[in-house]
Amino acid sequence: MMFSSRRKPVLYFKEQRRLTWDHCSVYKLFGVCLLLLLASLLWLQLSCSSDMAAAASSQRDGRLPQQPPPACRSESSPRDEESWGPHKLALLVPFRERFEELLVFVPFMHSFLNKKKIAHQILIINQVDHYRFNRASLINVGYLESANDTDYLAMHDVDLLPLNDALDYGFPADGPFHVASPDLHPLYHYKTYVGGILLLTKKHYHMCNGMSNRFWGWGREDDEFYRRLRKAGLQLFRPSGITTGYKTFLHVHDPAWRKRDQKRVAAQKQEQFKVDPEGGLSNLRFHVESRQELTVGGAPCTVINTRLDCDQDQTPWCLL
Ligand SMILES: [Mn+2]
Repeated sequence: MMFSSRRKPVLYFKEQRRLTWDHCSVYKLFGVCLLLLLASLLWLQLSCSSDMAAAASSQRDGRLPQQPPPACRSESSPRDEESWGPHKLALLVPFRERFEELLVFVPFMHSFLNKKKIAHQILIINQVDHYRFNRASLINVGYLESANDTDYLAMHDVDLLPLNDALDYGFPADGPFHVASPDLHPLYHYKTYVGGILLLTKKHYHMCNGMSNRFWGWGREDDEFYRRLRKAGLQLFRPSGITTGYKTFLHVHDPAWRKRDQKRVAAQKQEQFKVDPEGGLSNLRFHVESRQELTVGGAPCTVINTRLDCDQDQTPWCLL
């Protein structure tokens, strides 16, 4: 008895001490967590603003920023800032069934253009009819469906990502600006190539009557558009002083996909090496099935679900 009664208080005391120590550590832990949270918030804020400053200064120097785009706040600076300029870009993406590429493209381009202080609207023109893919008609639809406050457009392939921040996406006042120039595009190197990424003022696009609607399936619609540019008397501009060569873009291109869009029949070949003198915005036939405002990886875009109309007497190859 003596033994146990002498021992008990000690045990009790020990337990109590442990109890108070536990209490203490819970409060300490909470305090430390709070401090860590505050510190990380502060760090995020500081690193974001310094990243932006670094990107801006290296752009002024003409150097390539080494860092990837800052992953912080996608809605960086508000576009009311005067430094963003008076112009707004309609980024037109002709699209069908390339969901995995879209998931990368939209947040990438949103952050790329914000970094360059280019006000923009991203429009995904999604072809939902059962005809073959018609890139040119979808771009025509994008031009007509883009917001009134946009004054220039980019026809932009979804599989081509600009990796060099020095590339100009600004308002092409003097004439069309071919961002994906043959000197920089990883795949197409002929002199008259204007595909991939081309910037135009809406006024110049209208002067060309848009693009031809006769091109169903892949290819050649951009070559026909080159002739329209020439016919409209527009001078074509391309990037200069870009030192990254064929590594300027990431091209996610897999020709094994969509065999149907690569087929060419004789009649189509004949038509598609010619100029289409009348067609364009003036004879475009389409129906917008629905519009969806989406946020992809924190970046806003508008999906325009488009049903194109094919005149099968005129262009029977839309149904191959
Ligand atoms: Mn491609």
